Amino acid sequence: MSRLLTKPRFTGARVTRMEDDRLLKGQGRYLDDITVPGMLEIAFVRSNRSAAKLVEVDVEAARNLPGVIAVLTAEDCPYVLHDEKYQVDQSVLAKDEVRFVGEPIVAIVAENRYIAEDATELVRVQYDALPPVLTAKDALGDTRRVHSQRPNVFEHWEQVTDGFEDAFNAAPHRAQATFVTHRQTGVPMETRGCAAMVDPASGRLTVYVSHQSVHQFRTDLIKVMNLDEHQVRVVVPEVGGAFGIKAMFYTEYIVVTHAAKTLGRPVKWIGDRTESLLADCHARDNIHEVEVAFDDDGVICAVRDNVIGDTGAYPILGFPGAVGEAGWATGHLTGPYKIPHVSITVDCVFSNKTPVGAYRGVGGPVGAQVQEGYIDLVARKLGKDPIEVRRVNLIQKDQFPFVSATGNTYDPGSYAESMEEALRLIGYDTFRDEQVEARKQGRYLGIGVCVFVEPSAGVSSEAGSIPYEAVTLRLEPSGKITASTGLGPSGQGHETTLAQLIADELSVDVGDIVVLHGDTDSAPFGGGTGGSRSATIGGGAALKAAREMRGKLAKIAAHLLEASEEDIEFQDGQAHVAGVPSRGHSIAQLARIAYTDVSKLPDDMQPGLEVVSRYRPPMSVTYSNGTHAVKVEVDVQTGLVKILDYVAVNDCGVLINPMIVEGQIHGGVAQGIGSTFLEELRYDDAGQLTTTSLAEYLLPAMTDVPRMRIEHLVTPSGNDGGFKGMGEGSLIAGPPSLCSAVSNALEPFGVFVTEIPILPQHIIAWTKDKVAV
Ligand code: MCN
Ligand code: SMO
Repeated sequence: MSRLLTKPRFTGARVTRMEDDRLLKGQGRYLDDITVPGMLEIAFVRSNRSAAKLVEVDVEAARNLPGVIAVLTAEDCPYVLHDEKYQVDQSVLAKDEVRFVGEPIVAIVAENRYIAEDATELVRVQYDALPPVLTAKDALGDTRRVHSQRPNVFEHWEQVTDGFEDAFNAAPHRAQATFVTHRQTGVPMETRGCAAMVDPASGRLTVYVSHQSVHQFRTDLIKVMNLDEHQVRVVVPEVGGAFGIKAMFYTEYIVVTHAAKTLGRPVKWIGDRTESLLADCHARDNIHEVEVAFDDDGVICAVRDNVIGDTGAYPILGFPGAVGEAGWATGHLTGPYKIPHVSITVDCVFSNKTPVGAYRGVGGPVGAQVQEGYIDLVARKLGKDPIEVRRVNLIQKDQFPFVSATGNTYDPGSYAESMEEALRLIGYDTFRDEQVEARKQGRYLGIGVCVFVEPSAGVSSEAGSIPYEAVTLRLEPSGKITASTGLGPSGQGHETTLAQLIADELSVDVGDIVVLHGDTDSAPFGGGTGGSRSATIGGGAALKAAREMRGKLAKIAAHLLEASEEDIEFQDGQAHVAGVPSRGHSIAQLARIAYTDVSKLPDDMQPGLEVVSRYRPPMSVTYSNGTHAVKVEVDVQTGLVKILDYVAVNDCGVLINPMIVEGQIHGGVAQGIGSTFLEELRYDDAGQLTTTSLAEYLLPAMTDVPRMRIEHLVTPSGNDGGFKGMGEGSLIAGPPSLCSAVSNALEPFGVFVTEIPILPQHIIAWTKDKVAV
């Protein structure tokens, strides 16, 4: 193998994001920017009942409205999303029965969206209402069923460690709490949408979609519609946020594609904000009944967790959300703590609400809220400092690899170290005195901590169970580089981070590289973005491709210079003979030869310089970790919580770009603040979603998000490059640390937080007419 003399210039550096130039200037091309002549638009008539039989759907008047090209019902678009595992069918347009408010019933295809919207009002749907299943209690009772042929509990599992009962019963102390995270969802700035068109010449279908994985999307689409890959091109333009909800497959995509195929005209649909809140997957919505057993020092011997996860009306194709939420939450029930025994039961149920799917962190935020919640509970029961209880339970450095009671093998991390560092940064030593002083003045300060583990780059994340990622690299005749990947960035900056890795492996400048993505015609097959896999698996593929390319260049250089390949060194974009920098060729010269002066190539080499490399990481998952620590002040008069200081210590192994990693943390913490204090998808007693605009579903604004201080620790993973994923960890750690801080602040009132979001009216109700002690 050739050698690389140039030290890595870009990996680990704060390289400015290459994509930002166009994004910040408003030059990004998103789904709704795609218009072609003759394009039609779709508006959907959606169910306004949570559970009902469809008696009649009268579309005559809508069909007759000038400008309406077609009106589609289940009869006209008879596709079904069939869940093999749970044997549930979801008709892409509701047939016979509706199961949640927002479920599409009719699609109007019209010359433009205005006409299509007008026509929706002419459709008359006659419902025969059924009693909806809306709560866990409703669902478990099973007297009313969401799917008449299936029990509401569609998934059940148990996990009990040997010796659990003995350990649990032998412990001197026990405590119990029920933790609830209400319905929330990822709210990307750009809503979901899709546009489809058939090329009249070739007959190939092109589908544009705002999604996290071009290949996963095509796989799902062709399966449902019985099409062939080579006849379908999927293009993902710029994506304005995705957060897991855009990793899912939705019925609207089939309707749009079907309309384009049957009408022979381009068709587009883009959701408005109300549709987005109604029909993008929801998340969380689960109940954890927890019991914890511990000794006098706060050492936890055993945890019991009985979970009910609400997945809404249908299992989302390939990703029934309740299973994912409960799976991650219970799979990591012990978090970073060395608790030897667990007993877990999980029931996932259907309800007449929007289907639940992936949202950043999936069950991670809930699991961490449970985990930090029971730690704080132990501290509260024993009258100990919550930090002390964390200290005695944390997995220590010399215990890695550590097999958790739930059966996960944690690769080395910096759990205890990250907590100590976060405490140092936030000034924990002096805080308790400050807190006492403040309380004397009627001010309620609190500190909260979450020590988190983030399973990342799992080879069967929800982006699909594709355990590898691929990068295609083309060294162009000019010596510049075009790379293509199947990853699906939606703001994570992969064009920059992959270029950083490739640049260093070839000793060239990042500016010489362009990274393409989002087109099945050019992107190599891969899993896409989700489960924080891109840096680790996609990055591994980029390293591998660049090394293969370097091997080809070394071979050409060795041939030209009459040296052996082992003696070729790369430095500053040059390949030369070891120790003789004057005897060499620039990469651009080698590229020119490879394409246009091919008689100079070794006999056994083909012209051109292209490689495609697939990286399948040796580790099935790698755990990043860290600690968030936050200081808050709770105003018991207004019920408002002010964040006084926020510290995040993060360990995601080797960093490709610390600035991007910090950006990920900023965004995750912002979502964590929303999740803890603002965001809730509320249903009324009839199953109507009452939070259908951003005036009711409240998102954090800039003024809600404090400046935060971030520090990095580096415990490399065993994968190539040593990277660990980190895209979800900050949303996992945000809510638990904020809950913990509010609990701590309101301890004088006997308040212990078990439910999020924490709203001002809750704080007022918890503290009103109570005397702080
Ligand atoms: N990175 C790095 N060094 C590391 C690890 C990561 O420089 N050791 C960089 C990566 O190169 C990448 C970013 O940090 O640019 C996040 O990397 P990674 O943890 O691999 O996660 P993914 O890129 O696979 O992103 C997915 C993750 C998930 S699952 C959700 S959900 C989420 C998230 O990213 N959705 C987001 N962050 C988001 N950020 C934006 N802006 N928009 C979304 O939709
Ligand atoms: S929820 Mo992220 O796409 O794994």
